[in-house]
Amino acid sequence: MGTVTTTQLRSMYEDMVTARYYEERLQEEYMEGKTPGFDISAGPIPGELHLAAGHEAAAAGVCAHLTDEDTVTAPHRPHHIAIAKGVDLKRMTAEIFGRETGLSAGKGGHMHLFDPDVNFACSGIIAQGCPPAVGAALAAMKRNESSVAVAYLGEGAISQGAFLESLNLASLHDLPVIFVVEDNDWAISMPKGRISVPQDGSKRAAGFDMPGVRIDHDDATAVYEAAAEAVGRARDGNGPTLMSVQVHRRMGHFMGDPETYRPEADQQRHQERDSIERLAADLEAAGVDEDERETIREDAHARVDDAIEWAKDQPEPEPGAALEDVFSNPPSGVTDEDPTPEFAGNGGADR
Ligand SMILES: Cc1ncc(C[n+]2csc(CCOP(=O)(O)OP(=O)(O)O)c2C)c(N)n1
Ligand SMILES: [Mg+2]
Repeated sequence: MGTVTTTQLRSMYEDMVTARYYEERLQEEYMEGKTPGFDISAGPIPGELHLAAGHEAAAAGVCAHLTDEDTVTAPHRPHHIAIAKGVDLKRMTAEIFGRETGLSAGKGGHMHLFDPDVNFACSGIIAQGCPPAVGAALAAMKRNESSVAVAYLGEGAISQGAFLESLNLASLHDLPVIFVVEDNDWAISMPKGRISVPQDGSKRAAGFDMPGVRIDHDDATAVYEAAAEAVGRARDGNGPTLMSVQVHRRMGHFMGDPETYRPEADQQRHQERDSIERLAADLEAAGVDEDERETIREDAHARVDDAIEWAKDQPEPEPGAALEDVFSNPPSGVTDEDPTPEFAGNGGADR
């Protein structure tokens, strides 16, 4: 089993069962009030919800190597990555429920979770996390810090300009950044074969002169070992790595997706080998038996139930709060009382 220790296996299992159960609970909460006609604006979690059941190994295996100082950016399917990065579960849940005590005061929702305490961000715009991760890596390098950045994206985003430009800059400047493609074969209803050449995202690495690693199944231990090398390389100042991990989207693209486009066999093929069971087998081999695993699961479930109960008790934001934090503060030295000459007078209307 290579370099992974039993403690690390246990901790990955904890992250993965937490994420899986968290999303099961979110699903129940999300559906409240939405049926029979599927009213997406109804219920305690209005709007879209993208669940990541089946993706957990890609999050746990990489984030196991990171500290709070390292930066992670995630896409529109972020919960498993946020959990593995250590985002505060209560404040994240309050954000998803649109509550005042959420990470962004309830204004971001599930696709826009920001936690500066552990340097985590995500975005609903695909591949959007790549440039900020490169920026974080550049900042770390300029400040002589040993932190690294990780940008997650889906295989549907591997032809996005933002991703390709990020690969270029990362390689050009030998930046401490790791790109992780979560390859679940689908971009909404589009199979990957109809979107990009090549289909394996890790092959993009060759064009940018960096190592590209493909992990062919959602095996947390295999991801852990590949990430050990990639993160180590970045921390040692040897530049970026691109990883592509085969995962499985167990759910629809979003809650409410009828999935009429998806062959039944596609689901079955993957359901037979779930990543959490795979990791459970590795734990068993390392001497962590079912009783101990059951305790890990019970603790994880209790933490999730607690976070959800807490979040649901939190106040809704005041309507007036919608007008706050819309614009950032002016740069230092610029104030309303002291406008710069070119903006004085008619407000610049003649320019
Ligand atoms: C720039 C941009 N284009 C289109 C969309 C709409 N969109 C949301 S998710 C998605 C597919 C993403 O597929 P993939 O990257 O494989 O991630 P997955 O949903 O499979 O996790 C698209 C096209 C978007 N959010 N951003
Ligand atoms: Mg995909």
